[in-house]
Amino acid sequence: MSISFTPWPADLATRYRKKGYWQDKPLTAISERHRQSDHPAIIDQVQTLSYRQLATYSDQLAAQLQARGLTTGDTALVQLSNCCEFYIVFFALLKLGIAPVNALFSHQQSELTAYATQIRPRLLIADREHPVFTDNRFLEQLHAQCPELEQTLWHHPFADDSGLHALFTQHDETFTPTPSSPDNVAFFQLSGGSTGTPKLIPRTHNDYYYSIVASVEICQFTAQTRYLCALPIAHNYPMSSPGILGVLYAGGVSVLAADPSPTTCFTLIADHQINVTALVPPAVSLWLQSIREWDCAEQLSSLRLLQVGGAKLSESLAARIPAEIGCQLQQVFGMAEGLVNYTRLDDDLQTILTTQGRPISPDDEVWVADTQGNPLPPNTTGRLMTRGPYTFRGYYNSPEHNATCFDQQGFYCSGDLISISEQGYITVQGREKDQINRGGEKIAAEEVENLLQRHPDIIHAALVSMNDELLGEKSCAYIVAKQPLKAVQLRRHLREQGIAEFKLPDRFVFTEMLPLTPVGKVDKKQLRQQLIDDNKNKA
Ligand code: AMP
Ligand code: DBH
Repeated sequence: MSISFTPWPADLATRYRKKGYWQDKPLTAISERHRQSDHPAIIDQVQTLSYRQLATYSDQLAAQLQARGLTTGDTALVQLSNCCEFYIVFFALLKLGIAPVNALFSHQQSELTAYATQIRPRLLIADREHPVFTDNRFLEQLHAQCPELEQTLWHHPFADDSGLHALFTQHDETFTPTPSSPDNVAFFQLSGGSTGTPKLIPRTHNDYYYSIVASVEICQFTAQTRYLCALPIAHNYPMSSPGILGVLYAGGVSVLAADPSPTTCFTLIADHQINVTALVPPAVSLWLQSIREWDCAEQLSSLRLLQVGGAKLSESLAARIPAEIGCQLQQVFGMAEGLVNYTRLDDDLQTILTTQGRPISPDDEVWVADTQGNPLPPNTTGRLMTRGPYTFRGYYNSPEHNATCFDQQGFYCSGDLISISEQGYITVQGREKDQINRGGEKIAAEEVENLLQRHPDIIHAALVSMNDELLGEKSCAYIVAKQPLKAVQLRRHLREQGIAEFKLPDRFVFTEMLPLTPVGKVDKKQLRQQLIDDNKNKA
């Protein structure tokens, strides 16, 4: 059985194969390339995993899951923190042809339920110490909503006798992998989204493999690469741009940090002689501030390349990276849906400081559309439209939404406003989608508004972005209520619904009514302007 998804049209598929982008290899080929090597592959807070162990443990876990009746075409919901087990599990599932959704560790009941009800997993692999799983209440709810969910495997950080650990260390030399076909779904990536329910992105072996291998080449990852993963391990950026999968492909080593704070990362960089890492802009600000305060640039002297992406990097912050950290900057503008752009290592400084790079592939078709869908000339701001050898063709099971974000020719409209220079370099100018980008963490306005509107005293809620010096954007909820409410009550209400902490509005504004556009939609532009004016008046 295979998982349904929207395939590329035959003519494009043929072209991508002919050009060698699609190699018809499963993603699990990445864990097998160096399987005879005892070199460290991944290092976390408790263990060092060699290439040989990664390959063996994922085989052994797959064998145990197979013995429990799990098979090709099944799906799994996985939620793990930044730990080696993430990749043991990832490769084990893919070796069996089981497609996982890797939830972020910050996700709570609401997000996990949304993913589970979409993929109907037979297997859950999660952390016993995650707040959602400390008692069995949520698990019971999940079983009630997804009767297909038969098996749960627990990861206990810092404990060796965990369910998961016992399975992957069970000796077995008989396992034969049965991955899904390379042009089929390998796993589901998460969309930052703009809709009420978080959408899932089917990623095929072929498309993802290509994006990783091409990224390795562009970023010049080699067996000498020592990569620090300070972002959430399940995110597309540290997975594949080139991320840990890129490092594994190249034969280098990845060190996992629990968080991107200077206190955590600087010691790891010095101890492990890290030469490349990936950050979001607010983390860069904190790093630069700490370097100044502690006068400790020396601690980071092994660092050669700092990738920054996930949200717009200002030119002034960009310029401080080579000047104050003494390493090269690479801007990364990517999306879990596919398209990834990089500034190149040999680009001139001005290009690196002021653009978000250019696409990975010569066959990434990227153009700028006006509101009518007509192409715009270079250096003009409009909608980003794209298709290509690793850009998806449709969200999972979402025909209505897909009809709104793809055009007739299969170009995906990402909701970003960009301009493209004559040289093909992209600058992100803004956003059209109803989303808040809180320092790289994406919040779909509608998702939070729906949860707010479940409160019995709320008549109307609208979530908009407001400028923030550190995070770039924060979220502000405008509320029309039946009776006076307090921000603390509403935060409690949202926490009770179980949403990721970063989605809680940073500010609440109570108002009599919301401004409407001529067609009767909430006028968010006006709300955002109101917040800017408020701020000016205060200053
Ligand atoms: P997601 O859908 O969660 O994968 O988020 C992808 C979105 O993040 C893009 O569509 C952009 O809106 C935003 N993004 C990613 N990288 C950058 C960047 N370097 N500059 C500006 N926005 C970015
Ligand atoms: O923000 C993103 O989703 C992102 C940023 C940089 C991404 O998916 C990527 C690189 O691959």
